[in-house]
Amino acid sequence: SRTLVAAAAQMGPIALSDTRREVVARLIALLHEAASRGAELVVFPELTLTTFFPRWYMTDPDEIDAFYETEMPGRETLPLFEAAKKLRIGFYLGYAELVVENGVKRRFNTSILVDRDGEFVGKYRKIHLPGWDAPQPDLKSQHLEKYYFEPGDLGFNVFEAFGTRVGMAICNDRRWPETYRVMALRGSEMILVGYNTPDDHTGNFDFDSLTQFHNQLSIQAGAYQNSNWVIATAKAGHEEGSNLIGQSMIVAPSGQIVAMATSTDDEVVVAKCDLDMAALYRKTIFDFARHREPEHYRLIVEN
Ligand code: CDT
Repeated sequence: SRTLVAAAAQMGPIALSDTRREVVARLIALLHEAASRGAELVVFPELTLTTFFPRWYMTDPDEIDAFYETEMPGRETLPLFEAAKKLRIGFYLGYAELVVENGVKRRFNTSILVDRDGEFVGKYRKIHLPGWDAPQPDLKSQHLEKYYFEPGDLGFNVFEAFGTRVGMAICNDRRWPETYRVMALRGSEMILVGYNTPDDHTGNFDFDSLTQFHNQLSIQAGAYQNSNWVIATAKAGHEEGSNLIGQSMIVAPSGQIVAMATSTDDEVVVAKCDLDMAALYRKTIFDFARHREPEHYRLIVEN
């Protein structure tokens, strides 16, 4: 059967003072470990190259711009691309993207997919941006993604790569069933997700105490209901006063967790993914062509 050895390369915290060079050195170490365990594809977290800056309200454009990449690879990220190519390992990398279009700065929470030959495969820009577009005085922890990014404009595409069809999503996207379903309808067999999830993200203790459960629930349901492998990777640990959950995991199309990180630090989890498992579920309980009833779903796409 068709198989792909995939890895979730979880990262522990990144301090505000950490440089891109230091972060890239950690990413390369994770690549080496993943390669030594046979991985062909490595999934890094969301906003992998810096601390999770949307927790702060900044107004100085130079201070803000310093968190974004204007080219990929750039001078500081090139060594990661070179190391991956040498190891013959593909990767998903999340980063803050700044593009200038018609003289206007546009900012996205982005991921890219690179194949085992070092070739660019595809780009995704986060669609479901959580949090707020201005600081919230009554919240203890701020989450200002709607201030720092605009919603992605590339849709949920699926890319032919690694002998399968791969989709990408970023963090909060994993909680929305539509994310997985659109890609599954486009034939994805594997969905890659990076995330940064603070354990106090709603500000309501009843919800926040279930943060890890909701992480698993969303990813396992997304995998099962859409017959996809999901490789989900956290940036985790105590980062600049915020506690980010770990639980980086590889989930099969059955919804079963095949591998999960046990720490909140840099850690690689690896699994041999049977890609035909995705096809099996699609031929049976989730044979979309036979069983879906889209005329009853119209409300979902109305504003
Ligand atoms: N990065 C990200 O999307 N995090 C959200 C939690 C914050 S919601 C204010 C998540 O869904 O995990």
